[in-house]
Amino acid sequence: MTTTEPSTGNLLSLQSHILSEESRYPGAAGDFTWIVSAISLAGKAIAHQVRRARLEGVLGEQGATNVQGESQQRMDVIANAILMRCLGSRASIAVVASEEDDQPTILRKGTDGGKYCVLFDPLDGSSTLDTNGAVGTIFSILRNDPLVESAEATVCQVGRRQVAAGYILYGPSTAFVITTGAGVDLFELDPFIGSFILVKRSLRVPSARKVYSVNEAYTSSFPAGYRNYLAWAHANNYSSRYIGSLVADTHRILLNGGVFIYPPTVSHPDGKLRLLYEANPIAMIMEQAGGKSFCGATPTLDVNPRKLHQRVPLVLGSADEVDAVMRHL
Ligand code: P6P
Repeated sequence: MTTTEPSTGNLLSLQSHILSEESRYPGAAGDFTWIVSAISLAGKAIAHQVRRARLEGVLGEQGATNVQGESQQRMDVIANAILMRCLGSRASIAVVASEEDDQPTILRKGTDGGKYCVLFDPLDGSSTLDTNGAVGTIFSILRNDPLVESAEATVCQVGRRQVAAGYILYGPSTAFVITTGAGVDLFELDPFIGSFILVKRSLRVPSARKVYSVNEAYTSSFPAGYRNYLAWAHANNYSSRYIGSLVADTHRILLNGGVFIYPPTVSHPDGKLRLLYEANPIAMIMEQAGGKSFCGATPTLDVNPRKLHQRVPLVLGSADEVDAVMRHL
């Protein structure tokens, strides 16, 4: 049951919420809290940059391509740098990995206190920034295994092993959504006091809603099962909403219900979205809120990663709506 904090109720910031959550883990030493605090700080700084991007002339392409072969937006580079500056100072982080960087960055060995790995897409959907579209930062927190030598192997962990995951949505307001494995909580940035304030605890994604989110321009290249689902949805009075920014589409589904679908296409035969720092964190949020997430026939959180920038097909959202898609696949 989603509970909404009354506007006259307790004023609980993300920091104090995480500290109170941490008290549930007797052995917790505050390391994890520091990491969430660093992500929160980065989110505030990125929110500021996003809102001033056009005024400061940092929209548009960086003139380089990232490891994905996609043209980097200037703001991708700025957001990535902000996250690295905020996370690099945290003593408990061993490895960070970003969509924007070919290889993970080793900050410190397990023997030097590196207990966690942090993976992120610094600014997903950044190409919509030029037209003032909503964009987001997606993050995933894993435990570091000091016995694993390679940084890439260390972060290539199955999604079910995530310690925490979430996203920051830079829209009309700046929303911070996080799960540490005991439900999903929603915070909103109050720019006047510079804090993320708890507004909804234990979010539950509605089990059904006749809205699908897919780029129908690629329908002819979808595998038959996806096309059969779309024909079924059209015959059953479904509506369509597609922003083309994963965090924005996800947030709408988390709050209102529906299903997001990114099938394999001709240009992305393995799907477009990245497993480790897009699909896995969003899938953890969805499952923790009572929804579902699949990559083909496998639950997203059970997919064994082969490489850092691995792409996957994705179906996620309301349990009944995901079931309706899976019935056709
Ligand atoms: P398409 C943005 O580039 C992104 O990575 C996700 O945020 C979004 O869901 C998807 O790609 C949109 O892809 O092919 O529909 O433009």
